Amino acid sequence: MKGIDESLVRAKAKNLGFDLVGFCLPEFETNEFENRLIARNAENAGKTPFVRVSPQKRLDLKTVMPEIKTVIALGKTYALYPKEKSVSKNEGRLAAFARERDYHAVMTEKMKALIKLIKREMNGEGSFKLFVDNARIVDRIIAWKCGLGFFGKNNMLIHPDWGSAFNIGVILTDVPISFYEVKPLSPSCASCTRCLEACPNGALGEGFSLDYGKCISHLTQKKRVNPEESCYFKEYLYGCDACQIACPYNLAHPRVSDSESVYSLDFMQNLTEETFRQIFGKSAMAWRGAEILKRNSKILKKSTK
Ligand code: B12
Ligand code: SF4
Ligand code: SF4
Repeated sequence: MKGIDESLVRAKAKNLGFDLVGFCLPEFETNEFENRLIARNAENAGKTPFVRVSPQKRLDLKTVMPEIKTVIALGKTYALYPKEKSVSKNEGRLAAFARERDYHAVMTEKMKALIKLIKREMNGEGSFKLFVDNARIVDRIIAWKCGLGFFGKNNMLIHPDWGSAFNIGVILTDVPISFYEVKPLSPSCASCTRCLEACPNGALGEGFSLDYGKCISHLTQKKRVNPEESCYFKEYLYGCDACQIACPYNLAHPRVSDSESVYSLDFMQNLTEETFRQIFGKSAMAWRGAEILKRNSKILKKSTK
């Protein structure tokens, strides 16, 4: 099979609206990554939310696509900062990803379009698999290898210019793409600890540690929460961006969202499935249905914030 050059893929990806594009070979230094994944799981009773396979399997891209030759990582930024700032006692806040159009759908559409364009260049040849936050693969490790950013103390992959408010999409392909291999970026937080201080529950620690049991993003999306966990919700109805909003790297392109981020708890508690579909049917929390927002508003009503 003939190959193509990275410049062609980059140009087409940028035209489609991707802000970040990078490439890497599918071979990883699995020992280092495996140890990091194992260490994280060990801090959290052996589990990563939403992920059910072993670290070894997560890192071996050949188990996902045996014929793989090149990995393409893509980043698409979103508006991080909410229009409204303060939340009163009878209100709750949605994270950026919950109020915008579902990033899985946005990224998938664009990645499919990119694949179509690459296939055209290849006269129909080549096989492709695309992923966005929906598979065992570790999106941030792949994107890091492709040069899309460095690991921040808030766990986010941060691009030095674009910040961390971007979603990651991954395309695996058997097309040999020739590209200049970048050196993955080293941690660049230096002595900053703003995210650690901004986390409402002190869930983050030095050394990239995160206590999932205190992370609002995890708890507000979780199916069942126990009374102890419900004490950690603070002002959040779904998701949490506090550790990103605090990060100075996000101030270079501070995009403010046009959509509502603060909602009355009474309104949320009385949501019908129909109203939920009308308002949030296209968002990334649509798959959860109205019940989770009703439950979370009930928890916020009881809490003192
Ligand atoms: C499970 C999961 C969660 C869980 C756990 C998050 C976590 N920090 O692990 C919960 C529900 C809490 C969550 C929350 C959020 N998530 Co999430 N989540 C995932 C998912 C499905 C797997 C992540 C995972 O495997 N975690 C386990 C840990 C060990 O892996 P890791 O954090 O990716 O990487 C760490 C280590 O591997 C290590 N590391 C690895 N290699 C190296 C190399 C070097 C040199 C260094 C120093 C460190 C290092 O450092 C990293 C930080 O600890 C991914 C999608 C995917 N399939 O990968 C999305 C993903 C990570 N989530 C994403 C987002 C946007 C969010 C939220 C911002 C959503 C929100 N607003 O509420 C929050 C952010 C919370 C936070 N501070 O991390 C994006 C991140 C994009 C980015 N720019 O980083 C992803 C990639 C989805 C996507 N495709 O866009 N998420
Ligand atoms: S998402 Fe919220 S709760 Fe989770 S680590 Fe970041 S600031 Fe803390
Ligand atoms: S707030 Fe500071 S410590 Fe946290 S990720 Fe951003 S630069 Fe790193």
